[in-house]
Amino acid sequence: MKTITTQVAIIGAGPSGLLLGQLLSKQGIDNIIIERVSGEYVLGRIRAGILEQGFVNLVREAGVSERMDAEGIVHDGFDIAVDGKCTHINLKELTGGDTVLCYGQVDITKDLMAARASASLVTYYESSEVKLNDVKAATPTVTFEHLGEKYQLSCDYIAGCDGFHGVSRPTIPADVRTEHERVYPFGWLGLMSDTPPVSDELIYSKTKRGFALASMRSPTRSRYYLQVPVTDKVEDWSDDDFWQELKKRLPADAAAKLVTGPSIEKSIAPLRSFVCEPMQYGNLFLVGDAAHIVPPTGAKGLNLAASDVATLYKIMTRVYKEGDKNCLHQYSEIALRRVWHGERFSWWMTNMLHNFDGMSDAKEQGDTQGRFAESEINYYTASENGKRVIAEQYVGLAYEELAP
Ligand code: FAS
Ligand code: PHB
Repeated sequence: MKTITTQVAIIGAGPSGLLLGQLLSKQGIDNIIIERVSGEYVLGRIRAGILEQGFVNLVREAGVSERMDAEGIVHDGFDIAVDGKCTHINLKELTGGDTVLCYGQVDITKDLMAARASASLVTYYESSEVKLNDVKAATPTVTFEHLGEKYQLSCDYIAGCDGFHGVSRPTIPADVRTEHERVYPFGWLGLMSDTPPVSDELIYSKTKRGFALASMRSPTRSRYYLQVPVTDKVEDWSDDDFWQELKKRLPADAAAKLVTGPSIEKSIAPLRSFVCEPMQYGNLFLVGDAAHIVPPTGAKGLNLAASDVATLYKIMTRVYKEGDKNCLHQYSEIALRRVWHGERFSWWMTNMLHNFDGMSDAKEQGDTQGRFAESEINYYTASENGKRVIAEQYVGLAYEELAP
């Protein structure tokens, strides 16, 4: 067994782990990342596309924003279409100047990986048998195997950035954890294509056939989603089937501009709302998808991971730079306050924009759910105050500071 030490052990080299590692290193706080798969595999996961201003600021603070600032596309707003009728949500006007940045999670992850490698910071990719031990002790350890060698990593703190299926959350005893969950009766079939987007900004489209989202990664790369039954398999959908259905769910002028082409990625993501409370236990801190999951309708998943990182980064900086450990207990409370706002907004947008017709809930309640959702989306897109409520949450609520 090879014994190694660091100050902060980070489990997972997704955006949470990499961003936290980069920020800690800027403060001279030593950290090691342990990742289950290869870097190439991490980069093969096509996920988020919209960054809140808070996330953008954090990446700039981490000193990894050059490509993001050069290639990211600032979006001043987005469209909500209901049965083909579009309402523009002017984020900039409704929030007094805030916008969002369209820049893919894969790109952010690539930039963070490159920065970590060029700073010769330590990442153990393709590690197995990862186990967190004695997380309530002053010196917890992480044991793992890498390239056939067994390791024991001693540290002061562990950041569990290992996503929904990681080992960190289950390390918190079941009788300590409270898990809140809502699983939706449909999924998102996502397709990426090297074709020009149908619009300069995003279109969230609610139709009687189901929900669709037109997004993008660049002026030449589009990202589209269709609401599909949770029982669908990606092999049930040819590219042509996808394009035909998308055309039927986009507003007519957007559908007329649709340029189709071969998919470079196609997958189905299940939709769930999930929160684990608390987000810390002893010297273990859960970050990002390890602690919470949102349906992607509000573009909050990656952005909530960023606000977790911001809070833990502030705490670790105060602990190591000022020797003040009294702030450690603040993490879970601060992180969860913003997580629940993101969870509620994502749940609300999902209920408003998706078609529940024929879903188990709708059958029991008749189509009451559908009528409530119709009234809600019609109200919120008709009134300036209603649009402001959507805009404020979409650009992202302010990050909370630590108590003194
Ligand atoms: P991640 O899951 O990204 O990273 C966790 C890392 O930990 C992974 O690299 C994993 O390999 C590693 N790991 C797991 N177990 C481990 C172990 N035992 N030991 C070591 N490492 C381990 N968000 C949006 O905002 N918009 C979207 O459109 C969107 N689409 C999504 C589609 C899918 C299919 C999924 C799953 C998520 C989507 N999300 C979206 C949310 C997504 O972007 C997450 O919020 C984001 O990946 C969170 O990043 P991390 O917390 O780093 O978790
Ligand atoms: C994306 O571009 O992948 C994306 C954008 C906004 C969302 C969800 C996904 O709400």
